[in-house]
Amino acid sequence: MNNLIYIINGPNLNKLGVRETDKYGSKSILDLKKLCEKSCKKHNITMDFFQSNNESDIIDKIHEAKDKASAILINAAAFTHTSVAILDALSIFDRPIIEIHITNIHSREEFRHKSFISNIAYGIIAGFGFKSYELAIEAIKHKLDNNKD
Ligand code: CA2
Repeated sequence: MNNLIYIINGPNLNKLGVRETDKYGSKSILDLKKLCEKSCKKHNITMDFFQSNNESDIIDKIHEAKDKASAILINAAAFTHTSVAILDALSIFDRPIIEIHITNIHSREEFRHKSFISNIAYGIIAGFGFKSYELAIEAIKHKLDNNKD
């Protein structure tokens, strides 16, 4: 398979840096995209970076990944805690999935402790701010290079 990864972001993440900067930091989604680009370049990975506030667009993007991507890195945002539809779409994808969160969802409100995605994720990275994405890219690079691990 190629070294193309899909980085999929869910609702309201387009508002990063605008509100709730105490939780999510002051940088924008464009800054996050640039950080991911830099990290992917370092690891010789190509990325498709996507954000949508719409559940069906996210599901379509996951379906598209099936024939194109070596891995999915997903921060489904609030859909993490609610969406069986996104879980079902991810279940069709037969390569590694990493669940990402900017914040530590387990140290927050109880409703954020449940993730539908964790069940089928290869790994979960949460709580490191934007660094969570860099760590996920590093982890997937390792996984793709050592696929038997
Ligand atoms: O920590 C994360 O990455 C989350 O996935 C972020 C979601 C939240 O619902 C999850 O429980 C944890 C929220 C993303 C909303 O982002 C905003 C950004 C700026 C202003 C308001 C919301």
